[in-house]
Amino acid sequence: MPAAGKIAAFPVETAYGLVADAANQSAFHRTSVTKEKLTMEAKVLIIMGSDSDYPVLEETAKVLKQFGVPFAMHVSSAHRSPRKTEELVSGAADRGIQVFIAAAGVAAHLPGVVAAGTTLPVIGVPMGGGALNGVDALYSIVQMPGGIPVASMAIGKSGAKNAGILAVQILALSDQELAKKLLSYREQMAAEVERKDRELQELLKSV
Ligand code: RP5
Repeated sequence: MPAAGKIAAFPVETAYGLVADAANQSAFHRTSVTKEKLTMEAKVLIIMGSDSDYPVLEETAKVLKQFGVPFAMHVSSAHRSPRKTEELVSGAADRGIQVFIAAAGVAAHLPGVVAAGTTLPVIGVPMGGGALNGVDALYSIVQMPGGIPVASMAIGKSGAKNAGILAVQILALSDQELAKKLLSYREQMAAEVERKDRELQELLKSV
């Protein structure tokens, strides 16, 4: 059988299984698997302090997926698993990562610790909840000492969404296609506002 035939006959489920096994054996260099492509190099690495942060970070994932930006996502804590965090950060640039997004709540040191270990841009997302409802995390992330910047977003879901968009904006500096997608995203938003305003004007006629 010609090589191309062999590849075509190779069961896709088996391939997914092999990649999943490889991912488990090398958790810090995971290969993303999507329906469209078996392998894709992640350009954005999202690290969250706890799995309890995921419902918020889902907003980031949605944005990156919408723009077609490959990403990897891990749970790792600055306090509970410092060694894993260090391993995730070190060598990330060599693995093709261009931007970090780090999210944490309460004493949110994760984005700062990530920033300390890389010269890649780091976007920090403060999680809500906790006794101070996210203000603690915001202050922890935004008050970085001079020399080690973290681009801090708003608390919670809007911050998580904007983290994704900012990561896309950074990548778009060297990617014309992404830059075009960003322009069209803005145009769609403006059109949506126009539509809502028209609806409001209609509603006001009957008040
Ligand atoms: C932080 O502590 C995490 O980022 C999370 O926001 C918060 C609470 O974590 P869990 O106790 O829910 O694991 O490190």
